[in-house]
Formats: sequence, structure tokens, C-alpha cells
Amino acid sequence: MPSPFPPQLIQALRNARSVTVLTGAGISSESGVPTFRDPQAGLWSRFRPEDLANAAAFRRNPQLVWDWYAWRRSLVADVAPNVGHLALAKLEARVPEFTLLTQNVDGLHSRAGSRNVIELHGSLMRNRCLDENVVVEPAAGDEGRPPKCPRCGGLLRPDVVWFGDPLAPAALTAAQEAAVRCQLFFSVGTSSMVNPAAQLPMLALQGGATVIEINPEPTRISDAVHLSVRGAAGAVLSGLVMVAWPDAV
Ligand code: BV8
Repeated sequence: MPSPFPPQLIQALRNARSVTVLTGAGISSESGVPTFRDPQAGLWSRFRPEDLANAAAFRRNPQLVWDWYAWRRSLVADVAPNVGHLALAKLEARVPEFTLLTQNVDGLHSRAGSRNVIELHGSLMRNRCLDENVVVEPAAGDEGRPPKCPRCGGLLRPDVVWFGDPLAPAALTAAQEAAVRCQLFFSVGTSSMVNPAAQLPMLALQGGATVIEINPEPTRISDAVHLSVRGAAGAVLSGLVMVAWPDAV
């Protein structure tokens, strides 16, 4: 299959000092993790993620929201990073200044070997005290009921950013800086519907970067970016690394 990337873009990637990549649920879909646009599986099929991923839903019914996250944690524990995650880890090793911004909370980028990862929306792998807002590592036996904070006895919640929650200021600032300073910005596997993450490709454009999107479907930024590649993250990213660095193992 011919590369969807023009030679001048491959050359720009080889010579780039700074590359920033934003990923969404699409890159993990090839590992078997459903995206937010996919209909939910099984008993969760009657819920929309946005109806569960918010503080009001948790306060209203902590057990229901906790069960949804426990189900997602168990699903993620049983999957592995795919070639798309692995290609980004290889790309990081080739670029002097590489920043990976992810909306995903599944931890698959770190498991694939990526190091400079900013988890814009937190992580399924950690809990946070609802009252003190401090991170509490999950303990065995947490799966059943929403556990209590070992410090104050308050409820623990997953350490993810819910709809209506602000993003961690340090993470958002670092992400915005990485978008503005890079020469190449890739938006991979995201519908670009959730803010403020969806603003990052626009920031990159304003900063003068070449912005490339990788998604089997068009999105609301497809017409705004320099190149929108219709394809799956795994095949396109691994193909890109292979063409740019044929000796990459
Ligand atoms: C904030 C963690 C302000 C949790 C997530 C009304 C009320 C309240 C808020 C708002 C409102 N209106 C607007 C808002 C703002 C809101 C927002 O943007 N809402 C949208 C829905 C309109 N944003 C927020 O609330 C944010 N916070 O604004 O705070 C504030 C400031 C100060 C003080 C107080 C408040 C917080 C947003 C973060 C929400 N948390 N996740 C959890 O996971 O449970 S969002 C969650 O959904 C994901 O993290 C991700 O960001 C988003 C889903 O997006 P995608 O990743 O793009 O996934 P999606 O399924 O949509 O698309 C998948 C794509 O992959 C598709 O395009 C598909 O074609 C493609 N694909 C499929 N297969 C492949 C592929 N691509 C490549 N390869 C493949 N193989």
C-alpha cells in the first residue's frame, strides 16, 4: 500500500525537533477497548458514557458509576497495547522533543513504552478521594463497592476527569505549550468533540505546525488540518515509522 504521506512530510518528520501527538479512543479500539462513539457492551448498552462520566451521576448513584469503571478496568487489564501504541513509542525514540497527549484513561501508551505521556483526562488505574481530591492507589478488594478514603473515610472516585470537571491545570498548560511549539502535530483516533482537548490541534495550527489527522472517518477538524489520512491508527502509524526510518526495529 503506497504511503499516504507525501515525501516532503516524511522528510519533515525525519528532521523535526519537536513533534506532538494527540490520541483518542480510536487508537485503543484496535486493542479491543470500545470507543465512546461505539454502542456500549452488555448491561452498559443502555447507558451513554456522558451520563455516567460525571460527578452528579456518581453522587446520585456511586455504586452504578463505580461498577462501570470496575468493568472498564477489568476490560483494560485483559487487553494489550497494539501496533499503533507501539509505533508512537518508536517515534518518541526518534524525535528530540516528543510529547504524547492522550484523552484515553486506559494506560496503554505507557504500557507500550511511551514515556513523555500527558494523560489529559486522568487514569482508570488510580483513585481519588472525592472530598480531599488526593490520589489514592487502588487496593485489592476495591472492585466491589466504592471504597472509602483511608485518610478521611470519604468516598473514593476514579482519578479521571469527568464531564464538567476542569482538567488538571499543569497538564492542560503543558499540553497547550506542546501544541504551540511543535513543528508537526498528529491528531489520532479522536472525534475532536470534547473540549478543551479538541482545541489543541487548532492551537498547533496557530503555532505554525503542520497538522495531520489519522482517522477512518472525517471529523470536525478534517477540513482545517493540512492532511487528513483516512485510515486506522495501527496501520497508518506503523507504516509512517517504517517509511521514515526503514531501519527501525
Ligand atoms: C471542562 C475521562 C470546564 C472519563 C473524558 C455542558 C456541560 C458540562 C460540560 C460541557 C457542556 N458542554 C460542553 C462542555 C465541555 C465538555 C465537552 O467538551 N463536552 C462535549 C461532549 C460537548 N468538556 C468537559 O466537561 C471537560 N471539562 O470543560 O471543564 C471547567 C473549567 C473550570 C472549572 C470547572 C469546569 C472535561 C472533558 C473530559 C471528559 N472526560 N474521559 C472517562 O473516560 O470515563 S472524555 C472521553 O470522551 C474521552 O476521554 C475522550 O476525550 C472523549 C471521547 O472522545 P474520543 O477519544 O474522540 O473518542 P470517540 O469515541 O468520540 O471517537 C473515537 C474516534 O476514533 C472516532 O472519530 C472514530 O472514527 C475513530 N476511530 C475508530 N477506530 C479507529 C479510529 N481512529 C483511528 N484508528 C482506528 N482504528
